[in-house]
Amino acid sequence: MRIFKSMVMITLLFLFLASCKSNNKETPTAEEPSEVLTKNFIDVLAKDYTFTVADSIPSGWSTFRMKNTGMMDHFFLLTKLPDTVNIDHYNRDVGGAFGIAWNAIRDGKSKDEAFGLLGENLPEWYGSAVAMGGAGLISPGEVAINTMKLEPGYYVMECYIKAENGQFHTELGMITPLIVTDEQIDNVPPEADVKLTLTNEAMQIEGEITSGKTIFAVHYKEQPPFGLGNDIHIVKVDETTNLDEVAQWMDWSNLTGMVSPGAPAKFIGGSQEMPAGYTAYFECDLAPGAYAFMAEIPIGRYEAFKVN
Ligand SMILES: [Cu+2]
Repeated sequence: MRIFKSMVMITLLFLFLASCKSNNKETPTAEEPSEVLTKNFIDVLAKDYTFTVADSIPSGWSTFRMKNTGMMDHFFLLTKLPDTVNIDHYNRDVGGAFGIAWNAIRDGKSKDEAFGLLGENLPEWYGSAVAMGGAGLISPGEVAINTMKLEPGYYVMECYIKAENGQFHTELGMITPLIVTDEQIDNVPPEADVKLTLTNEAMQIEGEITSGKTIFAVHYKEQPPFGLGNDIHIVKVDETTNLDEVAQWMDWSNLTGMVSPGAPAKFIGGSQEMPAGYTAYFECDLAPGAYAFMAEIPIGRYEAFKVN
């Protein structure tokens, strides 16, 4: 079974590499297989509402490939927990605190009041939990490819999009532990075509964005001192897309925010927040057309771009 799986992986790898040869990007060739793809490639299946992923993975540079086979939008965020807690504490204490805040918003309380309740109810240890990246939002049928360097530890993988009834996907089962073991993998990060730098004021874009498979490096230069951090997501844009509306939808604390189905644009990937100083990578296969980089926080930040 394992050998069969490896053969399938190798076949898929060669098909992938063959497809890369059709464009001029600096992607791996069949003669030089990518270390990242061959050594520590982690498949994630996102459905409504579960993740299927390995229980444990080695540490070092890892490439996650998440396929969304559900009918809703999904993402995954990895959070490294302090040694004293596990997923049960996370669900009860962190999920519970967000649940209280969200219920307050639904009951018509102000956001200030709701965030006050969130602050009061989050456990002290949450200050030591660290967001360590993950796949940006992807619409049904899309695939997200993300590469991050992970230290050994206990992580939770979660998606907090909301269902039509307002429940977070985490509450519906879209949260799972992931152990990153002490075993080291000497993978190297991929070579990026485009560099994105995130600060508390802006998204900076370096490099020409062309069609085909494109690897984006995301450098997290700054993060705000508390609350959600800087991240980046790509949406497809057409005549009907209103980017302000998309930005509002990305705020979970809005009544229709992050409710899926209901996303006002098609999401094709991105990279979740990491601490300042880190760099992560994600890959998108871009057809010619109009797109925008969107941030979950701060609300309203986006940068439109065109691919020829
Ligand atoms: Cu989800």
